[in-house]
Amino acid sequence: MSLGKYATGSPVRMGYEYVPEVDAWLRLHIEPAIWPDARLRCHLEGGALASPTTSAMSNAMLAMLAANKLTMRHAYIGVHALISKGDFMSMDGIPMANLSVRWREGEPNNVKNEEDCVVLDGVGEAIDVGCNTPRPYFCHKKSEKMIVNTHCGTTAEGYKFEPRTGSCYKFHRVSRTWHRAAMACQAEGGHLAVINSNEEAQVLKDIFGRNPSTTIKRGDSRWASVGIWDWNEYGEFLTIFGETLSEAGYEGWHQNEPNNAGGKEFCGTIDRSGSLNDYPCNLLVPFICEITL
Ligand SMILES: [Ca+2]
Ligand SMILES: [Ca+2]
Ligand SMILES: [Ca+2]
Repeated sequence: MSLGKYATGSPVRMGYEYVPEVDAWLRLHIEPAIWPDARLRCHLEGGALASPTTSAMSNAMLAMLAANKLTMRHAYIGVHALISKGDFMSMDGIPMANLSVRWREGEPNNVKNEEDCVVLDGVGEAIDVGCNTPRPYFCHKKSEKMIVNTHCGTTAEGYKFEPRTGSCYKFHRVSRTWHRAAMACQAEGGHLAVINSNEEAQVLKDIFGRNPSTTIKRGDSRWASVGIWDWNEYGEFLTIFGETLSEAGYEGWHQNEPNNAGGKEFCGTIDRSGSLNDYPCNLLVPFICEITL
């Protein structure tokens, strides 16, 4: 199957490398993120921030740090003291003392009482650091979570191929803000659904119909986010790929929309009739991801 114009990289492995000794998959994200966003991103990929739980894991992490030409050879690991100050542990609660890593001399020193997160450096030593500086980070996924949906080219659960459009879709029932929704789709190797025809609007309407209000977790179940927005409030809705709605192939706004209610509706949703509506980007609503094949 060929990759479509929107596909990036290899969606199948999504950047993960297998570490046989621990039967897990490891990924070094070189795009820096603050620790809370790194944690979320790993979670959205179906994994967690990785920690050097064994010497094999530690060696794999060091090899990845060495192989990537990072300016600073540091990356966040899953070790933190955010729950109990000073008690550093991995994401799954293993205390620092039981991990395969040692503190650098003089660390942890908890500068300004703000160092609740941990980086691994290029020689395998841990340093406590603040959580709000963007840095590269490690995610890992357990082996059983790496089952590849070969039709859709992702390891994420829940994507189904739709013959009417030739794309795969997933409806997310856990509501998120528009930008978090975009991040979730991206983490799964997809993108917020972009409607390219009346037929595709009908497909999304059908998918929405299979997810009634009672199944939506929190948020407003009347709408679902899709991949259009008013890029930083310039007064025109474009797709996430920068096309006008007319170029993309669907301009079916609901009657009297977009109305920019309250002057703060800069993100795009569809309603249950398959029509578009502008709404506030920070509102929690379900969303639909698409993998364009
Ligand atoms: Ca420190
Ligand atoms: Ca599409
Ligand atoms: Ca509106």
